[in-house]
Amino acid sequence: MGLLFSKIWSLFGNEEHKIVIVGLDNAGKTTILYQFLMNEVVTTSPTIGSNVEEVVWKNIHFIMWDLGGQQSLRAAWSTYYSNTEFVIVVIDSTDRERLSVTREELYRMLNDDELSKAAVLILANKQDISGAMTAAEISRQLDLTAIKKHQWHIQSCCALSGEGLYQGLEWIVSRLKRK
Ligand SMILES: Nc1nc2c(ncn2[C@@H]2O[C@H](COP(=O)(O)OP(=O)(O)OP(=O)(O)O)[C@@H](O)[C@H]2O)c(=O)[nH]1
Ligand SMILES: [Mg+2]
Repeated sequence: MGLLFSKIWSLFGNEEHKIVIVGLDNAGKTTILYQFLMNEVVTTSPTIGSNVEEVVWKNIHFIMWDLGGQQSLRAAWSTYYSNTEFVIVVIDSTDRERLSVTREELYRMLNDDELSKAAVLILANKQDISGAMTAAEISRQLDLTAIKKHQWHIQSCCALSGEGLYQGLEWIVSRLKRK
């Protein structure tokens, strides 16, 4: 597609942006996907494989892939990476014990060649639960300021109420506008 044509195409909101949603099992990925799709909390069961949905927001089309987070499924995450513009990393902010596991997975992911141009949104989910780690605490533990080759942003949220989710998506939109 020529550059001009693709610009015009995007003006009509027909361009699709691929997002993959990763994070450990029970982080809230599927709950977030369906909040984006329907503004509702759905009853989830652990994802085996993936869910994919088209989410349209502000006339921008996103193809969101929600991947299963169980340990045995994480090796397959990389098979979803091609043409990914944004990665959303969902964290259960009450899961202090496994934050180091998330950290390992995060840096493994950032080293993948197919994600070299992807920007990363980290969602510090489950902020409704008392004792949840703050975004600042998670940011420190994950050493986010060490990430230099990718644009990144951390946003606290609650997938049950939807709080914070659209602020996260707004950051993604702001990156798109800079392109
Ligand atoms: N209190 C609270 N519970 C949440 C929140 N987000 C998700 N949950 C719950 O956490 C559990 C796991 O949510 P899922 O969305 O299935 O988690 P997942 O990340 O998709 O898990 P896998 O598919 O196994 O990788 C469900 O019982 C959700 O209702 C939140 O913000 N607050
Ligand atoms: Mg799931």
